[in-house]
Amino acid sequence: MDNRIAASELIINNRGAVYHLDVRPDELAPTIITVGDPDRVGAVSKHFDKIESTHQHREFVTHTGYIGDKRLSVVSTGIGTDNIDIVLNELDALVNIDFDTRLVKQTLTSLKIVRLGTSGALQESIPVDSFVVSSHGLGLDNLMNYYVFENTTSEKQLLQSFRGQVFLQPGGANPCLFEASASLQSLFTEGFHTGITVTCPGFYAPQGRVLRGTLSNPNLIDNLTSFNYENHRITNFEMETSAIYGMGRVLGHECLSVSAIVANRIRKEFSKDGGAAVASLIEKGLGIIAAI
Ligand code: R1P
Ligand code: URA
Repeated sequence: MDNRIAASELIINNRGAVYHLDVRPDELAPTIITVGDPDRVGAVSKHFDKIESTHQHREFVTHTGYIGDKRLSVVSTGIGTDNIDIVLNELDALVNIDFDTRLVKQTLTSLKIVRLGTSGALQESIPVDSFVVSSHGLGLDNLMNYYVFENTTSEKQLLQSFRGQVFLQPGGANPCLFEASASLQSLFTEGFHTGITVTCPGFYAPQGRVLRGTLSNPNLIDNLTSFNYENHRITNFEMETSAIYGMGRVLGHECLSVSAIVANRIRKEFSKDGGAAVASLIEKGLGIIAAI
């Protein structure tokens, strides 16, 4: 049987780099920071002692370099779980598929992937400019329905409780839920709130925001804020975490999502300086990640 992955499935450009990211296997470090905003890549890599390579294709900017002896890559994903499908598959291909033979490697590499993003809080007690670590990513998009994956018993219990407590309009999302990497999460404790992050397929109506038009599910925010199961509560909304955790589960990578809170949806407040909150999250996050 020919197990080689066809040119139409794993697309490698003339530089020997993967299609969307335009990164070659030798240009990626095993510890990766993802950010949504392409401009945030430089805001991370300016803290590197040495930058080894920089690449950009579409919204995907990648800088690889060192902090001390620690080799790191920072990659922008753009917005949304559809982009995470691309980024996580291509990061995985860069380490786990031999680009010469087009065969999956015998020995697989597990990447450490930490998202440093922004988010909106769903609890009054989580103020703007604070930081949240996502203990779980709960997806209201539909990306993970396209993959086969296993849930742990505790994930299944939490998801069952969510389905019982939170009304989702018929024909809408089939929710999925994944835990963070326990070993990465254990490093991000002091100075961080922790909770379930809901990942939405949009910024406006899918997060209960309306400028003009009418929401089909006006109780979404109230339902999410009041969700409670054992010690778990929903802390925040954003647009990538559940897909990062889900793809990490499918492909065998350790993932964590950490967010600077720029909006509080209950207090109806927005950060007066979201850029400063993100800069401070980057500094705090890099201090931890560089020591992993
Ligand atoms: C929406 O404004 C974007 O901000 C959040 C959301 O997940 C979405 O990508 O994260 P980033 O600031 O990391 O992009
Ligand atoms: N990013 C989001 O997706 N939602 C917010 O409210 C803030 C940042």
